[in-house]
Amino acid sequence: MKKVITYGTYDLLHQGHLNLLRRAKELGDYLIVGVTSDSFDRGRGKLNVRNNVLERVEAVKATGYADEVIIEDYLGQKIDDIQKYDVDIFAIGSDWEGKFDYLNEYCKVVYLARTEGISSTMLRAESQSVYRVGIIGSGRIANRFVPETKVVNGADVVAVLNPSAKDAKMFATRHGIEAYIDFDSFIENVDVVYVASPHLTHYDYVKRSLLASKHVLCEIPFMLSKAEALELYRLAEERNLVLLEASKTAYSPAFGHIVTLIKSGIIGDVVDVKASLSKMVEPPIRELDAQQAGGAMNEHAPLTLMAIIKLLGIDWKDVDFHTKRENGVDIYTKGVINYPHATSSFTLGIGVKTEGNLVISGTKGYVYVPAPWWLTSYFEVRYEDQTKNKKYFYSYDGEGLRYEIQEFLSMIVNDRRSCYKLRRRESVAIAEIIEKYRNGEKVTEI
Ligand code: C2G
Repeated sequence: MKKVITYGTYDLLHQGHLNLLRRAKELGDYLIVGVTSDSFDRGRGKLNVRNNVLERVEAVKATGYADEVIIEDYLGQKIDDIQKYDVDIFAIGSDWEGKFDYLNEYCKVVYLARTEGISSTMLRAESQSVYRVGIIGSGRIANRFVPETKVVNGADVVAVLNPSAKDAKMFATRHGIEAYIDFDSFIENVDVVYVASPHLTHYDYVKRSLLASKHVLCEIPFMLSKAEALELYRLAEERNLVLLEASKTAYSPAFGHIVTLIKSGIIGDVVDVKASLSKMVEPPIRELDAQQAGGAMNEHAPLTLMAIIKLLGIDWKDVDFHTKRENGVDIYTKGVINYPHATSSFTLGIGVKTEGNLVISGTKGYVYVPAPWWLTSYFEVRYEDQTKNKKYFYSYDGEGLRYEIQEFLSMIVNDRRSCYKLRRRESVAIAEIIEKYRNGEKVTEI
């Protein structure tokens, strides 16, 4: 029996895929189809927002050409599969011509003519699932955002808004997009909005975008008060729109894995979470400007609070702060949040340097994430008995913004309004704690 194997993502399965599978099957008697897992695709820079792996497997099965469907989950797996399944022929579309010649050592490699004029990318465009993204604000994070959208299927940045014509123009020219200085003309030309403007303008821009019926991804600090956050989530709900806090770490694969590992009990009951984030800055800079809501708390609390709340929940009992201020902004703030059965603390610095790690302590062991923990790519689970320790490695690709962009688009495409990676109520709780600090509740100056 002649065995053939082929691999693919098979997103929005189309005629090109069908032709390929049919021809691959005709090469032998038995066809094995490897469908890429979501994490494997993520690793090779393909962030799917349409069909997940189960849907893609179902679609391949439904073609009737596959005798067996397997999941492709790691680099190098093709060599293992070919030997394991005793494969005679590896077949793949001609767009990969030459790329898989290294498999000739294990079996025959056949490149089959690709079907012209059809692709998943085209189908996404036709089904209008390419969203025109408009960016409000043109600062550091906005600049990093644009290249990140390129690796997410379905996102196309087309416009930037900045009331300063010079800044808007400069950003637009750099990224090959349109510049706007007026909100109304900007909003007409986009489908979704990414708010990356100065902190104090978030509320206004998010509200106006929602009122214009646009989905919104908003940078951190999302809102500086509980009431604002609640109001905007309600507005989004009423208008059936996605509103997502761009808390980038929350959507990263490694951080997500930390949360699920801990929730499944590998370190026992969580008793303490310590999260630190410090990034030194030099004046003149927005972070040190009291008029623009600068300060360590506004700047860095959102990510550290996200970690604490994801791990310990929103039902905290009390919170207090110890803070060092200079020229009206906190250059260092330490906070303690107590829960009925656990405690937690965060230390934030923009003018004080400290180790930026995350330590989660439990009754059986602890998780250690070295600095910079918010760009999680590596973490360790440690026990008293060191032989049980385990290290986890991840890639944190690019600037790491691709994960939140993928989540945001996936919510829109799949009609989801809530995201388990950061629930709306968790986002509201973050805003509430920031508000307490801003109101000076239980704040001690040092
Ligand atoms: N294909 C085709 N004609 C098209 C589009 C795709 O023949 N118009 C073929 C591709 O060449 C590939 C298969 O259909 O053989 C699956 O394509 P994709 O879903 O785009 O997956 P791909 O990224 O090519 O995955 O390990 C994964 C593989 O390396 C390839």
